[in-house]
Amino acid sequence: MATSRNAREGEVFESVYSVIALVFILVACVEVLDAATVVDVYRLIQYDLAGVPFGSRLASLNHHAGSSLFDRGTDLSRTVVILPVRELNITFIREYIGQRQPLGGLLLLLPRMFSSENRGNMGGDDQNLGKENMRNILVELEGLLIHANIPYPVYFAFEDDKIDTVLADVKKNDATGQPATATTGGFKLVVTAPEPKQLASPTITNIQGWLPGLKADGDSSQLPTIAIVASYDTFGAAPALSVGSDSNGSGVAALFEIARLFSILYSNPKTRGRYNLLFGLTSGGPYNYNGTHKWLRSFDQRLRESIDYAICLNSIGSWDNELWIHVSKPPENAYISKFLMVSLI
Ligand SMILES: *[C@@H]1O[C@H](CO)[C@@H](O)[C@H](O)[C@H]1NC(C)=O
Ligand SMILES: *[C@@H]1O[C@H](CO)[C@@H](O)[C@H](O)[C@H]1NC(C)=O
Ligand SMILES: CC(=O)N[C@H]1CO[C@H](CO)[C@@H](O)[C@@H]1O
Repeated sequence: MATSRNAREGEVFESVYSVIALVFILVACVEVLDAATVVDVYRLIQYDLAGVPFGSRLASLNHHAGSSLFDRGTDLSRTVVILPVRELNITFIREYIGQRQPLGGLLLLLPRMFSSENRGNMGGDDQNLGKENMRNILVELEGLLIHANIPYPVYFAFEDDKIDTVLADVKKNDATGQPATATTGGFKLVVTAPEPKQLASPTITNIQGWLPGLKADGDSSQLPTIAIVASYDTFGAAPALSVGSDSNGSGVAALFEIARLFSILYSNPKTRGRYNLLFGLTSGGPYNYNGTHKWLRSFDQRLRESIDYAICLNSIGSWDNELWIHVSKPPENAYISKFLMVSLI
């Protein structure tokens, strides 16, 4: 089963709120309220692994907006820099984060094409190529952010007309060479959020299904069992934005289809197999398969011992037309290869 032996201690933090309102305030305006623009932002995850913090601990923000990290001469410790991912130089940002340069905060703007309104749209070939490149950049950026310990708040927002207008203004102001201050004007970015609290015991919910096999002379609980398992949750730099289509949406979709087909077969005694089928959707996948642990522990001994095969469906959508099968070591059961061959056809 997909339980990892080298258990790493994980700690989960409540992600404050999944969506937080960020207020851009045009500070030069007298009528402050008229000039405030409110947008939804998503905070970078924070978590501990074996006591080592990752992501960003900080949530509140109240600084002026800037549009560039390049100006090494200026002190950016009280500036929130707004960077569209479209324009990002990933090498530069990797160095910048690695050097732990002082910064008031970072607001990363995700391309419109990935916002929920645009997700279903199929573009032309050019557009798809652009999307593919952009996706690779996002994957790289995500890896970078979740493996770093960042000493300032990091937020994500989708580009839209409102944000683009604000950013254009901020860029114009930056071009004058005057840093944005209360006297010179410019935008201020404000997020009021409570201190994130560590979750003492996160809720882990598993879902299970059971199709009893057919035993001619009596009790189906005497039959061997095949377990089909997928973890259903996902992980991402901004938890509220993770789609998890392949981690593990693909595994979950396959599990549902297998359950649907076998429940048709098992509804007729003529096509009911000599195996019990156990289906498990487990939570806590990114949390060291904590849900799978919990689920296994919940079985009584007889059920656990009746399991002949366990098939874990994980990220099966990533390879074009190939499926990879990992067999547990050592292969003690001669039927395993036979069984897996069948499942591939
Ligand atoms: C990206 O940043 C790196 C490191 O700062 C720099 O060497 C490189 O020239 C930049 N690339 C572009 C296209 O600006
Ligand atoms: C799940 O994780 C928590 C926290 O690390 C740990 O105390 C607990 O034993 C784990 N549960 C299982 C079933 O592994
Ligand atoms: C959320 C989750 O458990 N994702 C897993 C999906 O499958 C891949 C490949 O086995 C794992 O690496 C992911 O952790």
